[in-house]
Amino acid sequence: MLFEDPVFASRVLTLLTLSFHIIYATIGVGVPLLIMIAHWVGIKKNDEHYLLMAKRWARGFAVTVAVGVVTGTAIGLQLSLLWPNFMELAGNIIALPLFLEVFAFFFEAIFLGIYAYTGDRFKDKRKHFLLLIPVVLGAAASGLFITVLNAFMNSPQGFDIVNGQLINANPVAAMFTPAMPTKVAHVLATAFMTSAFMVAAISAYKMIKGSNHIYHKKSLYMTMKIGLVFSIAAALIGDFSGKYLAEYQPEKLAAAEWHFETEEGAPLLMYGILDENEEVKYALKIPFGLSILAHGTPNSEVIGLDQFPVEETPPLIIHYFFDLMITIGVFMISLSLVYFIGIKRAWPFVKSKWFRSLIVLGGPLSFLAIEAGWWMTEMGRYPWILKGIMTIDAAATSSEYVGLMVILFGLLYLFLGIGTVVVLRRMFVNNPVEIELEKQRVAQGGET
Ligand code: HEB
Ligand code: HEB
Repeated sequence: MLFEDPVFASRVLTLLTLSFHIIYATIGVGVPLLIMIAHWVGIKKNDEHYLLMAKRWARGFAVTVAVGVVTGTAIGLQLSLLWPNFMELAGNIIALPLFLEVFAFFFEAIFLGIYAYTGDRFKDKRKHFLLLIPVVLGAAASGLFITVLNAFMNSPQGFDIVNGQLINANPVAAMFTPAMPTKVAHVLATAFMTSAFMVAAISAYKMIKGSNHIYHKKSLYMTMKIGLVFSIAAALIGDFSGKYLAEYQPEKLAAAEWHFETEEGAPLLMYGILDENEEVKYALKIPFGLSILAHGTPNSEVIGLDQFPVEETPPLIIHYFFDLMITIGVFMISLSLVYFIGIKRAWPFVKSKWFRSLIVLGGPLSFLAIEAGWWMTEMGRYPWILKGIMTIDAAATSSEYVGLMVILFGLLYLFLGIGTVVVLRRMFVNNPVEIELEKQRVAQGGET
């Protein structure tokens, strides 16, 4: 069999499920805000194009939500199936955020359904707009609660361990862990950023394909603006995430930076490779960068991997994930800045095919940054599933069927992934903006 070891197979399946789920989760958290902003601008400017954006995005969003429910359910199922000992130990404590997550999700889904199917019944667009408030809040809250849970796995608190049993559980204290503020803020900001750049990519793609419709210009301009704001926010918060790691999970930061020896005035190491003797080669070193990321001052001391036993060293591969995330973050900030300066100064190249192609590329790149961020933070917790308390090996199932599950779930995700693309394409290609604008005008009795 391909996956002899159930622990390894469980990790592969968890990796597969979460990496797939996070695509939908990110859209699920981010797109409601875009819909809300478009609807709001549409009301303020009395502009049918923005109102149509809100409508079309909400319709597409309903499809991704549906798939998100399936993959989210797969996570819930796999948590108990693959990590039974973890659930037995911590189940009591994580039940609260898990429940709140599901609750927030239903809250969001109900209002989304009402919003999406009642658009034409509201004469007053402002009242229709109000329905979006619970959608946005519910979406952000479900992202918040699930991240709270992940924060707990990284810096657990709110209980005592006696004879291997978790007692005196205080689920509320367990939600307010040291990892929580930075993680929640970083996850929300990057979800908003990524969703905005995803829609910007679609708009830019339409324009490359020859659309000259003002609808796509407005949509590109607006989503690039939102993307710029949240990519800057993501970087500022990411800096705080680094400070959190330096204080509470220094081994993760050290592994991500290939920082083997504790030192003062440590440089930030980007790219490079490790040779057989664990010597770093071809790396770009930004002087004092790591000390600044870790503690905010150039000469502070940064703990290295020399302070940790070998068995507690996270996999050094997370360095590449960290690099990837940071590089993409910096790239997206630069790209959107150049776009705006270019528009203001009327630089012709911002309308060129190659520049728009870069914007198209920015959509998938942002998703890649999300994946890289999670791979880094999750693998960086190795060997712990619950940091300092339970290891991954101890948490896993011993079932021999996990290998089979990897294949079956892999097929399911493939099917869902292709299905999403096919359905969304049909939905939008068969219903182009021009035709829908006509319909919208007719529905409003030609009052535009
Ligand atoms: Fe990030 C994570 C930093 C950008 C996404 N981040 C993370 C971490 C850090 C960072 C330090 C870890 C934390 C823990 O573990 O706790 N970032 C950072 C910085 C920057 C960034 C500095 C700037 C460049 N990110 C970014 C971007 C994105 C991201 C752009 C996307 C889009 N991250 C992310 C995620 C994660 C991270 C998703 C996971 C979660 C948490 O928070 O943890
Ligand atoms: Fe986590 C694992 C991702 C969230 C639970 N994760 C894991 C992994 C990955 C991930 C990649 C693998 C690692 C290794 O192998 O080492 N996550 C992720 C993502 C997310 C998450 C993307 C977002 C969605 N998690 C999460 C949550 C939870 C979890 C929320 C809870 C409940 N994880 C988990 C577990 C595991 C993991 C249980 C297994 C163990 C380890 O660590 O591995």
